[in-house]
Amino acid sequence: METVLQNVYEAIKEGNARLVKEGVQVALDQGIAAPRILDEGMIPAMTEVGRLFEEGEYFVPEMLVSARAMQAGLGLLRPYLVKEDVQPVGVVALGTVKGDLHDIGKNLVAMMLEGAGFEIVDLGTDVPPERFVTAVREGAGFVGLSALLTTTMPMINATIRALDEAGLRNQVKVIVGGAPVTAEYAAKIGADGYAPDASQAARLARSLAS
Ligand code: B1M
Repeated sequence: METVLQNVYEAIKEGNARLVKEGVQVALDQGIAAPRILDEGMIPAMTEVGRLFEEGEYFVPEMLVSARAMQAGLGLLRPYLVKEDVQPVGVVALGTVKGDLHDIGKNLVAMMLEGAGFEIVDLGTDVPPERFVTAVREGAGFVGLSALLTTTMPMINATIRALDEAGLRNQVKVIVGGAPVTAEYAAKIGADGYAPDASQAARLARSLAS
């Protein structure tokens, strides 16, 4: 890994937002493409943070400062991942399901979908099923559901059921993802598609739109 990407990796691990921003800027100035900075420096750092948490070396506060440092770096990458002035292909109501506060992956999915020409209605985190139902009533043609915890994954199913009960299931495409989610689970609960990462989520949404 180039030194600058290694620096970004270390700075996220240490939760140093200032150094993350500096490192990302240096990487961009050196001509390293935004997706490489993300895939080779930033995402592996968050994976390592998760490992350290599992090992009992990091606790929630450390995870939180690393997450903030990651978000600071993502802010700089955003213009490189999102194309401006694109005619929207569709509206996606995107959120992290009820009970779940993780939003880094969801925010990345939002950027990649925007880059693929979708308009995003970002419902945030801890979003109850009824809020997705309202967003579809208000015109969203796609719903994107993110879950990072095995305990909140069933809320994906609950949200799809809520859309069904509201009589809206046929009007909307539901795409799902997040670390514990699998293609098998997505198929079992009747989602329209599953994506393992943000760029594949954008590709999936494009193919469902056409
Ligand atoms: Co939490 N956390 N966390 N955490 N956290 C995990 C998820 C965990 C795996 C850590 C671990 O034990 N190794 C573990 C879950 C275990 C499990 O359920 N099996 C865990 C836990 C246990 C918890 C708490 C319960 C801890 C506690 O309080 N004791 C607590 C729960 C709070 C809650 O949500 N109610 C908690 C809290 C937190 C923080 C708030 C401190 C912070 C989140 C801050 C934030 O998001 N603003 C945090 C963090 C940072 C993590 C880890 C370290 C990193 C997550 C992340 O941002 N990854 C995480 C460990 C890990 O993932 N390795 C962990 C980077 C991100 C780019 O990846 O989100 O997977 P990810 O998104 C990817 C794909 O999954 C996919 O695309 C993204 C990018 O390519 N994707 C989609 C995501 N959504 C998609 C939607 C799609 C398609 C693709 O379509 C719509």
